[in-house]
Amino acid sequence: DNEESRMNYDAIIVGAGISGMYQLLKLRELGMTVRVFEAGTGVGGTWYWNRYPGARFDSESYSYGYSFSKELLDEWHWTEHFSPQPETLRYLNHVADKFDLRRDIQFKSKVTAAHYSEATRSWDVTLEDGSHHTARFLITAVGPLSAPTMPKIPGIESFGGESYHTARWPHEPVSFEGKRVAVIGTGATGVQTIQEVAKTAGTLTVFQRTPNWCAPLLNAKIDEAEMSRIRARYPEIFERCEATYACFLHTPDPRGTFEVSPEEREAFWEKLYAEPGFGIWQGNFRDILTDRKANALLSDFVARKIRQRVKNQAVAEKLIPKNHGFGTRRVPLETKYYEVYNQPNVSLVDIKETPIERITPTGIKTTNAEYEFDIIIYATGFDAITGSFDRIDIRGVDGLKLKDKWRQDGLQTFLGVQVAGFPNMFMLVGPHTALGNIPRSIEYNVEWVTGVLHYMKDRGLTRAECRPESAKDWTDHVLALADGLLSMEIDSWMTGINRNVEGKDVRSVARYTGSAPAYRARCEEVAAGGYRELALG
Ligand code: NA7
Repeated sequence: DNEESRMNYDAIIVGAGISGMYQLLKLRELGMTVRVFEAGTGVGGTWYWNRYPGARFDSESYSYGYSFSKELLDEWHWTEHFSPQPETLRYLNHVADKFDLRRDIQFKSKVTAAHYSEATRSWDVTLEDGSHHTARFLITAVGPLSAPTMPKIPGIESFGGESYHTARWPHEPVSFEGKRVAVIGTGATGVQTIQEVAKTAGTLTVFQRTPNWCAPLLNAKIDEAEMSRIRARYPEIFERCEATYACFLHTPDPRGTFEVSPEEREAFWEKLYAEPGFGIWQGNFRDILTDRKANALLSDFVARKIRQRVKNQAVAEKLIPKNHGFGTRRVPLETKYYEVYNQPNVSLVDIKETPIERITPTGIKTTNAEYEFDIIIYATGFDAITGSFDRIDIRGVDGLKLKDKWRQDGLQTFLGVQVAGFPNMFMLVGPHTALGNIPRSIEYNVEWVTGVLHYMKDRGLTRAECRPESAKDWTDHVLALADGLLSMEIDSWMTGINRNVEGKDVRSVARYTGSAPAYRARCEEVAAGGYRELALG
């Protein structure tokens, strides 16, 4: 019909990272015409942008790649248990080549606005260059941690040396050889950066506001023989990821912390501390993130490790979190991070004690000292989960702005996939979805959305909007799940706090904190029931 022919595409996908790439592939299988708009010059999303030194997976490589293609699994060789960013980016480029994805992806195309039109039941998408593109469906594949934030510190623009945000790292290598380098931020990114930069920098000064509880990554190479064994185990690996709480290979131990003897407990924690990956966070006793006493005991255990590893005890104390327990924020995984502070070229500045007053043309001025630097690295994180939505002018029915809706009513979604008032918009790993080992969640999310579109296609339906009561029920459920979690008492990106962003100073529940299997079960129920929670027309 006329309307259809005026429409440019069946679907527009925003972002060509892990979720956008897979969604493109799945919609092609439905015979849909699809355009992907990507701000970067290449595919890969997170792994395209985060090129900072030391960037790598904290999930086991073979649990993180796509699982949908046996051929892909059979031909790809991960060379490390925790893949470094350059290899991951090569992998994602390989996927783009293998499935001929690039012909439907338009690079250097930042989406600035997306407006829904009820008259045509379609989305009008505007790019930075002012061009307009229309599609029946809008699929956001913008990532939960993709909108970088600079700290609110005066003078940043005045700095005369080189400065970089970790998530906007240049494509050319940066040399630290003999340079005076500053790193601001000690989250998962800062920790990876610091331990790498410390290897070559003339001097490295770390500006830490809040220490985090880090645990050993214990990365290792994978040779051909081991990769063959891993390939043989792929079905088992993905089955395991499907069964665990957060899609990691690790899942909580069914025992409670106080159900075992102190000796057994200590032995278990020693074992976890000596094992690669997230085991100590994700595979610990079931109550460490809900029972205050259990959490305090575990925190003591990890504090002892830090004291053993850092020679200067005054520095060790600064590196031990005092105001939050182990695992209540994202646990950075590290490789000799604590030992970095034993190096003569590295120093730690506690900016809770002596806050940064300003960035100067030559360095950083705190309340009690002035430091000179050649390079300042901002590892200051992201406007998480909602940030990349907020940066696009998304308007639904009657011009309602998504950002305003979420600010006024609080976050509301159905399954993290749809928002009432925003018909034909589907979010991949949006707010209120199970995150965890993200590619696993992405594959499920993409397949579920594809299922809805398939269902609509079969029935000639052109409009899908979650019912307000479905969104309310789901949101209430998500809020109830977060109740009692120690992490909800702590400021972090996981609780919606980022004081570098206007209005993000009140804690909120932006994540789904239930188990991934429970999330999928609810999604399956909705699909099996014929999507009654959505108004389809
Ligand atoms: P995070 O975890 O949000 O860490 C940001 C760091 O930057 C953190 O240490 C902050 O201190 C610090 N920060 C932020 N603003 C400032 C200002 N204004 N002054 C000083 N220090 C500041 O981001 P990441 O990139 O490390 O990791 C995000 C996620 O990406 C990570 O969890 C992985 O899942 C992947 P604060 O703690 O707020 O005191």
